[in-house]
Amino acid sequence: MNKSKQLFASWVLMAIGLETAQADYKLNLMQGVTKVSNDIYDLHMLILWICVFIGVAVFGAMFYSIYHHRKSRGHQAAQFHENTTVEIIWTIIPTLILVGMAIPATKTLLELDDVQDSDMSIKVTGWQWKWEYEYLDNGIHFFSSLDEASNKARQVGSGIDPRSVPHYLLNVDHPLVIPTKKKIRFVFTAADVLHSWWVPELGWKKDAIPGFINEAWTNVEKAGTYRGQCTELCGKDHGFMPIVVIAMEQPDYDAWVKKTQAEAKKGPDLSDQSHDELVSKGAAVYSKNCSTCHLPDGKGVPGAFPAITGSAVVKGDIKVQANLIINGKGGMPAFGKMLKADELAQVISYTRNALGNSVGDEIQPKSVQELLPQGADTASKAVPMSTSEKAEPIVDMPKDELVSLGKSVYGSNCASCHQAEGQGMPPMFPALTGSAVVTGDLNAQVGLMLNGKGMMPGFGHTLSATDFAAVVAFTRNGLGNAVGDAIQPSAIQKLQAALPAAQDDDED
Ligand code: HEC
Ligand code: HEC
Ligand SMILES: [Cu+2]
Repeated sequence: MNKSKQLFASWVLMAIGLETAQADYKLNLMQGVTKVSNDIYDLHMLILWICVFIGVAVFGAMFYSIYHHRKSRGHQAAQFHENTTVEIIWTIIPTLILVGMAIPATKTLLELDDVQDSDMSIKVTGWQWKWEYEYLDNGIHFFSSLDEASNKARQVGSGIDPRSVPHYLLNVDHPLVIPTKKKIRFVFTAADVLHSWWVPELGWKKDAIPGFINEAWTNVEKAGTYRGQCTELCGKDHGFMPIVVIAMEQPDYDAWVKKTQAEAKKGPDLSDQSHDELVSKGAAVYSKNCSTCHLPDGKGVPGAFPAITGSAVVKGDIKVQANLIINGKGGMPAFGKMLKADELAQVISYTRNALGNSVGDEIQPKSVQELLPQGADTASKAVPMSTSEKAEPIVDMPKDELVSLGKSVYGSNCASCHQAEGQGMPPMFPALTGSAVVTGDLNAQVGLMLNGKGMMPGFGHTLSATDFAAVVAFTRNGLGNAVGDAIQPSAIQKLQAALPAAQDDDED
């Protein structure tokens, strides 16, 4: 066999291999599992058949004329210019066809965009390279990244055959769980670069753009697992941020919500761990969260991601390193929000005593917890605190102290919607900088924040009187506002006592 034949044979074998890997390769669009995805499919088929009909008619007439009126039969071409009747006909017929296609297309587009009257909302944030899901109605909040098995197999030289990994690159650690037969509204944004959320079976994809909100909705009929992926080139690991949606019947979904909320309530394990335990557990946290940028061996990517091996930060003060990992810096994401105190303690201890470093110290979960922005780790949103449980006496304090305390309360309770600098994400989340409400009557702002309004949650039951007063003071005297007034915790406490009892957050 000569060289080119060999090459050809290997190409054929590759093609066959590809064919078996994609066993359910299909030619047409998929019909999907929602009414909208079916409508899109029907629209596509309708337009396709109209195009087929036009194609057959036009080419049929053309080929018929070419054949039957050919020169050898002695046909003469007609010699006329400007025929008004013909011109009117060939304008009107295509116009009618286009209008006929625009009517069903517009109906489907309007349906696709109609997010009104939804039963629940989920905020989706794209990160390099994972998805963050926040259930706005019940406070459930988690990150969803590529599953361990795919992540191991995808490493260069892993020696693992990707075909042996179930749902290779289409599986995640924490899937998005939704109830069936409920209208679910999604709001999309991104924390770093452009991403795009796409699950083919739902019928649409939506861009996730930093500082901008997009909306979409779905209503899944049938329980099942639906897979997709990010479809916007979003950096080196763009190909490794899949999406998995599990649609469950309502009772199963309710059970999942209860279980997930109970887990969130438990919070991190703050008990002390031995040096070796911290370091060995940190390896897994590192491989899952850090190795994509700093590489599995800690060598980093010069120019983009610094090496962990021999890093001055890692060899320096442990608190400084912990703060960097908790709060992020430039392209380094803030992990204070993504990892629990125990995981943070493990990964910090790991970087200092592995990957070619041997500093010899460690940090305990308790010390990390103290460095975390207040409440961020214990998912305060999922654990409404009833004011009657509070034993501490309420102490009033000077305005400046309230403002500085309010900054961290704001960071963990408000910034996800109104943004860190208070610029908001109009039109969905209003800016607080220069807001008429914030620069207006103090009591009106307090009322709005106690009870909520539309998508704005009520904070009357979820913040302590002190935190509440602090965040009010911060919005009015920080974030570019300078109203100059403040309300004291004791006054908030009276207002909270007068609120109706906390409602159960469950879906009814
Ligand atoms: C999305 C990519 C990305 C991920 C994921 C990431 N980092 Fe980083 N990291 C960076 C970048 C970029 C910097 C440089 C930040 C700067 O100085 O501007 C950095 C800096 C650091 C530094 C300081 C290094 C030095 O010498 O300046 C440490 C330590 C560090 N990261 C640890 C971690 C740990 C631990 C994790 C996992 C929990 C992690 N990083 C995950 C991108 C990343
Ligand atoms: C889940 C997203 C979300 C969170 C979290 C949130 N807000 Fe809001 N907020 C909104 C929305 C949406 C509105 C607009 C409500 C409306 O007018 O219908 C709003 C309105 C406001 C307004 C009135 C602004 C204006 O000009 O109309 C203030 C003040 C405010 N929020 C303060 C806060 C504070 C302080 C916190 C944290 C304790 C917070 N919000 C947390 C979504 C949120
Ligand atoms: Cu992406």
